[in-house]
Amino acid sequence: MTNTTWKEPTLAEVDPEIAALVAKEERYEQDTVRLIPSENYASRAVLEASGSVFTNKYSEGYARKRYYEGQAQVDLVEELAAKRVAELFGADHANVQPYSGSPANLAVYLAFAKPNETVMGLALPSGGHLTHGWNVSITGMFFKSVGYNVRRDNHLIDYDEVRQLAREHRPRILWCGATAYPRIIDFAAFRSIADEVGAILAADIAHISGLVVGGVHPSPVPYADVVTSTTHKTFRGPRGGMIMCKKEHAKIIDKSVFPGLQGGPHNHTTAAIAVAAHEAAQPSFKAYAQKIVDNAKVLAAELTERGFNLVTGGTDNHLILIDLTSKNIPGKVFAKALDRAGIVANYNTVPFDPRKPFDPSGLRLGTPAVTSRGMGAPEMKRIAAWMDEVVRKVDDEATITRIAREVAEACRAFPAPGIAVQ
Ligand code: DSN
Repeated sequence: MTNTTWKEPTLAEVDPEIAALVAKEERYEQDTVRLIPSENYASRAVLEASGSVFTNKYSEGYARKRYYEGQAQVDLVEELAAKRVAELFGADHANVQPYSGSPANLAVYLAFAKPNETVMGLALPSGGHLTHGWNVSITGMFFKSVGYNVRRDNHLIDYDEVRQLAREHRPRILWCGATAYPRIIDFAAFRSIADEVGAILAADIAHISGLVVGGVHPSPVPYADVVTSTTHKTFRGPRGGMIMCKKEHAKIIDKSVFPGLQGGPHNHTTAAIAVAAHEAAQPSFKAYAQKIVDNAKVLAAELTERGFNLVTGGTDNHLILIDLTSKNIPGKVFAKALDRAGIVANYNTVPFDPRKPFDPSGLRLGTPAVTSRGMGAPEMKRIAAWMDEVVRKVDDEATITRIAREVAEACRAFPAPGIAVQ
């Protein structure tokens, strides 16, 4: 922070309980291998902006059209953030106010569909997101939702099924994008289907936005009417959301975010999104995105060699989905044993999973966070070896404790961004 002469007590003095939990979380994030594909480490610069005085401001409206005075700095921050994001993605327009990915997606519904109209998205069990019309989400309750699936034989998106369902149901909005799909998404194919049935094509790139910026996943921007994303996954920003769209949709998207869905934007988050966009515009970010994918491919190959069955047989992006059926262990049991060993992933359904979402057959992992620490192929090989040992010894606490020690020791060579080295 810029202040050098604080006259106030520190967090530790005011609230030792929370300060201790922050310190413990820092230790945890430093000493563990974090493989949850939707998580990352924000840089110190992003954290500083996110923890800045912009948290104090109310700014309903948009830059230069606010309902509050005192916006001299906030307006510049939001203009910078929106301009940087639009330039980065080559989009006509960017809105950086959505509180996160789900509100960003809701704004798309509000902009383009009326209650009970038909929408289409990848079904949750096939790797889609709740907000792409799944039945327990408001998007599946307030709209007539038709889910498409991956193919049974290879677990790839079934573009023939998408086309056939779209012709049959004529959705207002066609969603593409996923939370548990390890392969490239063919945005051109979705565009042609949307055109055929007159649908708005919405691409949710929350998981892959950093890969898109880095040029290692094709961009949906030339194809989709509207593109949504969170800002904290591969993009490495603060927890937030953003929407990019074509010029003709800018007004309706802005109106849908505010006043349609939200009140005052979280200006501290906007400032941090601007910083993240600045970081993502550096040449080093391209190398980072490439390394995420390289690491995922090495990890996938090493796991396959050890008899793990990967959904689709591997990965093209940052994410790996393991079907543990052949290992005779439920995803949850494995995820919990891994967590005790200092390797953090999440249990997940696999396509056509016979088990329930709260006790599924799969494990989902990804490489954005470990790549942010500078880990590479040798570390991916070690991680696969540790995972192999844990899967064979889930109840052997001595082995798990030994691995946790080895993991923490290995992590020390790769200081986590955003965390002061202790
Ligand atoms: N919850 C995010 C994920 O983990 O993929 C998606 O919103």
